[in-house]
Amino acid sequence: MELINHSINDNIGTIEFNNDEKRNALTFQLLGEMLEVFDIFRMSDVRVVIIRAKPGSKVWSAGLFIDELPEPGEDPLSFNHPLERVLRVIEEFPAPVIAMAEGSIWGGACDLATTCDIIIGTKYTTFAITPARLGVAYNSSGILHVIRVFGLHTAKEMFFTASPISAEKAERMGALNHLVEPVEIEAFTYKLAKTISFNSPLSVSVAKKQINILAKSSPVNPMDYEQIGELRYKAFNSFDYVEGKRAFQEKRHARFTGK
Ligand code: LCV
Repeated sequence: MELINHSINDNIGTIEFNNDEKRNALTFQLLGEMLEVFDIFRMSDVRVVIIRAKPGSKVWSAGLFIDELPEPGEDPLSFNHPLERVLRVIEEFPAPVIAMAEGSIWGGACDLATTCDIIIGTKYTTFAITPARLGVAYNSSGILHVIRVFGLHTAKEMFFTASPISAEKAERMGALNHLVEPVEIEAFTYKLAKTISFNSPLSVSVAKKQINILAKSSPVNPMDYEQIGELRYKAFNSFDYVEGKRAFQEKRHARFTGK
């Protein structure tokens, strides 16, 4: 594996991003490697998983690899996109997954972090939800993750501004379980993982499943759901979507027209 490192020690599985050069952006390859590692962890007696960047990284992950965003007309966050598959694997994984989130977190990586069961950060941890910068419309499961973790009004502000929110605010909103000193984050996270790993894995996995099912239990009527699908199609088939990707690649501000 090239873009992540993995290890298992004392029933704790670690996934470490290994592509600082591209700010740990979630390329198809990196996401594919994550899926492989979760398969390995599932076959071992892994009782907690930690997803981290290299020590001292300024960026935990820069989100989806923008060069790999599909052409207009194709859903950039479709059900079978490798990121969506990783998110479902994390949700279904029968043990807690902790994001040891040192550094800034962007776009799809926010979805990754908020899908984890616990997030630990430092004062350098920030969260930015970026689809409005790229002309992308988020999918409903991603929106739900953000609402659940940050609350309704903060979620709206994050989607509308695409600006990073601070670790202090994230902690206040309950998105960060713990805000710790940068020099302590590793010891703190592994100590927490150790505490979990000594508990009954069966009880912990049932609690995770129950909490996830109960937290999702608000029905959406099918007509509303179809409307969401139509609105999203309009966005990912737009000129704004083409312009968002082009502007990032040309390292300039996007000129959006709303068309
Ligand atoms: C491709 C990258 C990326 C990257 N893709 O370093 O949620 S949605 O809807 O928005 C979804 C579709 C999504 O997740 O989209 C991605 C959202 N992410 C972002 O908007 C963040 C984009 N990245 C940045 O703004 C900066 O890279 C940050 C602020 C993270 C770090 O800035 P820094 O000055 O430390 P550089 O920008 O110089 O990045 C280093 C290299 O990584 C590439 C970037 O193009 C550059 O490549 P070159 O060295 O070839 O110039 N890179 C970074 N993020 N998401 N490529």
